[in-house]
Amino acid sequence: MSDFSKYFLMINEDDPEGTEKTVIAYTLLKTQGTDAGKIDWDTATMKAKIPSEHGNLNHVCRVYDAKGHSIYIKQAGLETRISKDMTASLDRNRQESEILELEEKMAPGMVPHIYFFDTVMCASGMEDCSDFEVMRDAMLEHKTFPRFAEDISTFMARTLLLSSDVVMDHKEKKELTRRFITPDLCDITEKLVLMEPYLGSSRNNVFPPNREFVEKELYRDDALHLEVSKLKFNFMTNAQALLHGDLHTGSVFIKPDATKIFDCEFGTFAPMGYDIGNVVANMIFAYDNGLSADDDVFCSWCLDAVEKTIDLFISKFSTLYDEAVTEPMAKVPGFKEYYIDSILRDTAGYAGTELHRRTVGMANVVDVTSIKDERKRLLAERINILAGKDYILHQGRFKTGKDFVDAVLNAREAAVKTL
Ligand code: SR1
Ligand code: MG
Repeated sequence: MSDFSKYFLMINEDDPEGTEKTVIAYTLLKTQGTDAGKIDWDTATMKAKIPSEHGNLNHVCRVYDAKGHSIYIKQAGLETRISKDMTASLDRNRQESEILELEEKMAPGMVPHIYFFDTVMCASGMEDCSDFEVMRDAMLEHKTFPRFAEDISTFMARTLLLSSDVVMDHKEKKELTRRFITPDLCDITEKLVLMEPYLGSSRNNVFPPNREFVEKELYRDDALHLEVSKLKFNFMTNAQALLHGDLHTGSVFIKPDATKIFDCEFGTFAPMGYDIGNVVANMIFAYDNGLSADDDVFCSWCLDAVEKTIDLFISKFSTLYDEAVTEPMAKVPGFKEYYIDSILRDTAGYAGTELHRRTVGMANVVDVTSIKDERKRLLAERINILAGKDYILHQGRFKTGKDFVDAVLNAREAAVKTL
């Protein structure tokens, strides 16, 4: 058995028994002397199981015993799970762990607690949230979560504003900017989200019956390409705040009375609207799925959540701004309004790019791909494409939650006519 002094991939889906032995030994070793060390493991009943559902990049294993103790071990592999040809720096585990620690301070109770992280094995021990559901999975069953808009708006207003130059000491922020930049993860976003859906990359996953529509609407629209190129350069150069960086509904643990945000390895300093736009777009994917099942209650809830998320974000951000602002020039009358306006513009733009990349790019979403009926799937995809274009081409028009929702309703009306 290894002493874990040299990196190897210890979580191997093809060898659950070997993984179990190794991960239990690792957990016992690493949880000594940490918060988790206070857990008095019942070693005779300890188990380590790989959950059936996984993300695109990493390996996870739940360790637990018969006395109710548990922890999640997450490890970065050299190859990504989505594609063996795609690699991402092993340092992403440290980056994610450190960001979660910071976010826990900025938005207490809203992220899983990190017990330890280990830069040799590129692994971390994280609070077990298996009493929560992954929000995307729950929404595939059309479950609704009345607290979501309240919680996600709090999380975004706090983490984004408190890590920006409006509030954070500028030298400290620049230090953090250096610490939270993983070039190959930024590269994934820059290519997968902000380029390939528009240039017809061979890595795109286009639903064949929608190919012609995609080519016309996304690959051959020069005005759209120009706006996306501006969004790409904004993402690469505007280190506005520490983002989660991949804030989709698969990065949210949820239950009726609580929400926790996880999986922030793509976190970096970039425009705030990237996170907010991701939330908007992913609620639209859930709406698409509800539409395919004619579930009006679920669909209304999804759109209501979009509207409330935007409106609550604006009011919470504005209140917190007045309380927490430290930068003298950010107190100049009119600056706050200008700043919020620019965040909303970016939100619209990046909601658009997320809508497009998850519909035609490499990493699709199951909310849409699981729609079996061809016509209904086409409707869903075309809503995403048209609403996304409206967001990107008219970024300055989206000032309230209702504006964001109206774009979806208009896109639905227009998409129906194309079928
Ligand atoms: C290669 S990773 C593909 C996507 O999965 C992650 O969750 C990010 O969204 C990334 O773009
Ligand atoms: Mg992820």
